[in-house]
Amino acid sequence: MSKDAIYATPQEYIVDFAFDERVASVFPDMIRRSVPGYGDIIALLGLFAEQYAQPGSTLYDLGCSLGAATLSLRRRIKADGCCIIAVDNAEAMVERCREHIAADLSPTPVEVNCADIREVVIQNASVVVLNFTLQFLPPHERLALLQKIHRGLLPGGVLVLSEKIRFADEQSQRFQESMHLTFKRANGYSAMEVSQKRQALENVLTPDTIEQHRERLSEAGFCQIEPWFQVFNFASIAAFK
Ligand code: GEK
Repeated sequence: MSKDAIYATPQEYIVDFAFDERVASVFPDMIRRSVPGYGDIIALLGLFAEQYAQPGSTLYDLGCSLGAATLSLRRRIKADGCCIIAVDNAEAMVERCREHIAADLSPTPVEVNCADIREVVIQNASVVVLNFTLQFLPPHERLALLQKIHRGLLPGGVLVLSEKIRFADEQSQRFQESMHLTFKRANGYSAMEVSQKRQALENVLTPDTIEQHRERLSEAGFCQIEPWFQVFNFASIAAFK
């Protein structure tokens, strides 16, 4: 696995973070060292496929990057006749994702599309995964996406939404952020790397609070909202139709 050293040298100008070739080539290392609980969430997503994939339905992985969530779903689907649609709008990610899927021998068919998730049609869905993707959409466009997902889900279907979260309470925000910083430092990122990356993400990744997520999911029509995972300022919520 190639090591992420994108922000290891001082940069004269910090440009906004983008999912380009450079990021795609170090992505597995970057996300594991930056997102506490990422590996566990990926593994546990498979259980949602096992439990909630309905026969003949479609599972969606929106913002699939290199396909880690898709592979986890694919390996644990028990229902017959399912297929998976994985979508990402970064060409560099999609190219590598296709290679990873091709190298995996599980039988469920997977279609990998290079597209914007705001443009994708969702239908006949039993499981939809947004694993650390919604946070990259402009906040005012998030509700429409969740409404579209809700419309495309079958009764009993589930959306699994993982996000970096923020805390309305200042003391909580300080605590959770400082633990996240400690996590990244413990994983070998220097203070300079952390600070340059933070600047690069500032205009690109806008976290919501868990309460905002709850309200938006409920406004989109989801009837049961279950936070099921949290480490520091990273959380995952299951929302049922
Ligand atoms: C994983 N889910 O490994 N349309 C399509 N893709 C998008 C859009 C959009 N509008 N906006 C962002 N992306 C993955 C990790 S990474 C999370 C997801 C992170 C894509 C973007 O290209 C990138 O690949 C992904 O969403 C976010 O489980 O890097 O923190």
